[in-house]
Amino acid sequence: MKLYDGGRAPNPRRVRVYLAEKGIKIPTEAVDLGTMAHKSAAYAKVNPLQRVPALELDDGTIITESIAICRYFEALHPMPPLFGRDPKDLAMVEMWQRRVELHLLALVSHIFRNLHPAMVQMEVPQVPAWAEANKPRVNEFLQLLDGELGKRRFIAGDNFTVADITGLVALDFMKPAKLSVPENLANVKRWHADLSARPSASA
Ligand SMILES: N[C@@H](CCC(=O)N[C@@H](CS)C(=O)NCC(=O)O)C(=O)O
Repeated sequence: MKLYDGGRAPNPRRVRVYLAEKGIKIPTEAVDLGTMAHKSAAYAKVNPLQRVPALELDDGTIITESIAICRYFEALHPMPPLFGRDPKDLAMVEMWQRRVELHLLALVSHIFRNLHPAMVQMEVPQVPAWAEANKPRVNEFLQLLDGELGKRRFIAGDNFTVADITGLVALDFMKPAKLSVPENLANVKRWHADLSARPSASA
C-alpha cells in the first residue's frame, strides 16, 4: 500500500490528519505540486484527474478522493470512530463533513487558486472576480458555524470527527489564502485552538 501525498496542499493534509488521529502509518510517496509533478505521465497513470492524494492498494486498486481514502481506513480500523457512532450520528457527521467541504474548504480553495500568483500554472485561467465573489460566502458560513459551535464542542457533535478534520484544514488554509476569521467569532476561535492543540494538527 502507498499513499501519494501532496505536501502542504489541503486535501492530502486531510488524509494525513485522519491517519495521525488513528495512529496509522503507511508508506508515502511525495508528489511535488510545486514542480507540477502531478501532471507527469507517470502520475496520470495513478490518477488520470492528476490530483492528490491517491492511495494505491497492494492489489493495484487506486482510491482517490480524500474522504473515500479515509473511509477505507475507517472500515479497516473502526476505533476511534471518526465517521459517527450510530445511525443518527453517522448522518450528522456526513452532513457536516459535506457542508464544511462544500461551503468552506472549496470556497477557500477557489479564493486561493484564483488570486495567488503561485497558482497561475495550476488554475487556468485564474478568475479573480470568482475569488472575490466567494469571500463574503466564507464569512457567512463561518458565522453559521460559530452559532453551531456555541452549542457543542465539535462540529458534528460531542466527539471529534472527520468533519472537524475538514474544518481544521479549511481554517488553516485561510492563511495562505490571505483570509482571517472575523474577531467576533469566539466559538470558531475556541474550536480552532482546541483542534490545533491536538498532536494530529501537525500532520
Ligand atoms: N476532491 C479531491 C480534491 C483533490 C485535489 O483537488 N487536490 C489538489 C491538492 S489540495 C490537487 O491535487 N491540485 C492539483 C491541481 O489542481 O492541479 C479530494 O477530496 O481529494
